[in-house]
Amino acid sequence: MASGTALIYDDEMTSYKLLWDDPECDIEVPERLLSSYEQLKHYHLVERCIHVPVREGTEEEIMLVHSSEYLEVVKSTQTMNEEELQRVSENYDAVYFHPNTYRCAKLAVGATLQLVDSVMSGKVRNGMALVRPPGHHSQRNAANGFCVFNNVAIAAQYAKRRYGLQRILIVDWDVHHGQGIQYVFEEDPSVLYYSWHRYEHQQFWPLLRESDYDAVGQGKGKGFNLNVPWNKVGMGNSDYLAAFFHVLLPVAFEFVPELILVSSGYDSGIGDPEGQMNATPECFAHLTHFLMQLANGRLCAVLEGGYHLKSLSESVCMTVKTLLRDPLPQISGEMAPCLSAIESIQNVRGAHKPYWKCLMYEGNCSSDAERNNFFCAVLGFILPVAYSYQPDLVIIVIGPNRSLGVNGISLLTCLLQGLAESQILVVIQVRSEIKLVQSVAKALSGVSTPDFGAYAPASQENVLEIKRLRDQLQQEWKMLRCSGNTHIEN
Ligand code: X5A
Ligand code: ZN
Repeated sequence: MASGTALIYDDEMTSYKLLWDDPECDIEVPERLLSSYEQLKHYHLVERCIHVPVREGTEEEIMLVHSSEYLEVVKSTQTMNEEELQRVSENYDAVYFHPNTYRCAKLAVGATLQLVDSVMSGKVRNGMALVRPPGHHSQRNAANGFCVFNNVAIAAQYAKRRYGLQRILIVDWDVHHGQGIQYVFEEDPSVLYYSWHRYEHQQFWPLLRESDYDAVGQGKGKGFNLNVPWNKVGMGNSDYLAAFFHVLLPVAFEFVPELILVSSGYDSGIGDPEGQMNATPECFAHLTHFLMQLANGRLCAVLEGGYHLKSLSESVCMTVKTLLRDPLPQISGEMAPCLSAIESIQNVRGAHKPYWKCLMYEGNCSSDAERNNFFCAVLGFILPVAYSYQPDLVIIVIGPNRSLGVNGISLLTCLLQGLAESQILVVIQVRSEIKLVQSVAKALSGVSTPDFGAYAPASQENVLEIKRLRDQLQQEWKMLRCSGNTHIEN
């Protein structure tokens, strides 16, 4: 298994900026990249990463997502004067062009593809690209929301083509809905798109009906578009973790992605003027850690938004530190998702029940309930209780009469390493199980992530028992809450 973390950055992507007055666009500044990179240097993270150079994305690559007509429009802005630039910008929603925008947008695409190549070739295990302009709002024929070319969508198409991938997971934790990515893959079951976003019942930009939880994908792509709309501001660590435990992670483990692309926007973090959310930088370490357990650790994080320079740069550092496999910081605050978050989570689980076995067992026993597996117990019960409790030490005890297989134990070990600042002990009370010992040792050292191809499914009885326990214990262990069925205080 590959090791090492790529970092892709080039200060040429700071060479464009807003030239006129526009209060909607003036938060998207070159300092976003500069301060993130400075902070990475400050924590000595740059020197621990493998530096990969940027390149320009080619026209052919850009046209994996965009039309040639649109490409020509963007190209034509290179030689425009300020007045002309302003006129082109007005054709789009929340966009500004500068003579260097085209060059930087090509570099942002190329940087993202360099990252995909580094990970897919095995040169590194994972990595992050710090790019401007961001990408997730841009569309086949349109720039939108500071975005020119859709870096991550292009990367997914490119990875499918070049490496023949059949399942790619895109996690968009930016606070805005990446509608551009949704549009590209709406009918495509080979790309699972997950986005949470400030929504406020469609009162928040980009004000789209199709950002709601009931946009599940279309045609063959039904079930492969997951929207978690936040209807209140102030969502924090526990709300984000609850969305991971109860929506993204169960579906992602069932999907079995071969590559993860993160639309890594940090305007969902505390202090951001756009998001008005409360998640601390540590939260992004935990989100990153969970995703690292999928796709054999093949994870590419690509910068999107993030407008509070301090919050942005600290969160970028947390992400890179976690990719480098440093111990995770404790997550702060009371671990209890708010009612509005629980409601959103319940809605998206309900909308996706027909498409994912891990969500089906909530309903009456369908024939598929029996095929429910280990992940529902780990994600739907063990992790939420553990995160509610916030231990200072984790001890895993493995006895002789267990029903869990080697892979299951290893995955559990990996996932629990996010707790107690990664202070974890595994006690194995059985002799002569060399394979188990080896696998757990690998999990602890981070040499490999367990291959989850062969987990034994839990019995229907166990699945129902887990649900019963969850209902019974959620007053005390609030991270267990994922539906409003039971009475909730606070
Ligand atoms: C990439 C990103 C936000 C645009 C907000 C416009 N764009 N009001 O965060
Ligand atoms: Zn954003």
